[in-house]
Amino acid sequence: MELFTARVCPYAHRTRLALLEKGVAFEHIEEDLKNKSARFLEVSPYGKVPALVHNGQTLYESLIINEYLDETFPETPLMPSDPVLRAKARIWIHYCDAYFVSDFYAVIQNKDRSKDSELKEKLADRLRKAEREGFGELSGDGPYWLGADVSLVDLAWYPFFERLPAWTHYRGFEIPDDCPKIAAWAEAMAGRASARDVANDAAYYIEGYARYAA
Ligand SMILES: N[C@@H](CCC(=O)N[C@@H](CS)C(=O)NCC(=O)O)C(=O)O
Repeated sequence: MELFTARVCPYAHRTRLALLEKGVAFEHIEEDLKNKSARFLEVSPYGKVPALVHNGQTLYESLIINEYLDETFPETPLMPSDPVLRAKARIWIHYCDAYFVSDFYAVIQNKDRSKDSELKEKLADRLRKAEREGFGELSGDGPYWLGADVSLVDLAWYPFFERLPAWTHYRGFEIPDDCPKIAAWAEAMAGRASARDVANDAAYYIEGYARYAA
């Protein structure tokens, strides 16, 4: 199994976490996204990381790769067995990509300082909804999104929270005080062996996102 990845990329981060949680051996191929290799361009139809090559098949799109890994390596499942819970897990994974991510990047990419508060409030509201309706309904005593076991929902969201120190540094954005479950979850996730194995420190992200924030 080959994984084309880039250290900076939150989407590739999702897949690295899934492989580590599953304990699946893979060859890690770090791509320079400013100077993509011929082999990467051959296997990645959008020229984006992550891309996975397994048994001669190429797969791409982080959320789809992660579902594939969960189905292909069912020991240590990362999705609930109950179809209703599985659907709810997918709702929150979809909410991450469809709503949270664009509002997350809008905060750091915004160039008009007079719009900062409005954008940060919108992002905070995304988290409040997740706190109330996601964690509130599904997490029980936590610490993970679906309760005691880590799942693909956690892996879809966590990479953005590892990057949060850059948002705090450049825009003063933090997990809102009225989202204690999310704050505890982010800490629990950061402590997992998988997360620690591939973690970058705050300084790496602060430097990495300087261009976005400038
Ligand atoms: N929806 C994709 C997004 C992947 C993505 O945007 N990857 C970025 C890096 S974070 C990339 O490879 N960009 C290179 C390019 O667009 O040229 C996924 O979830 O895998």
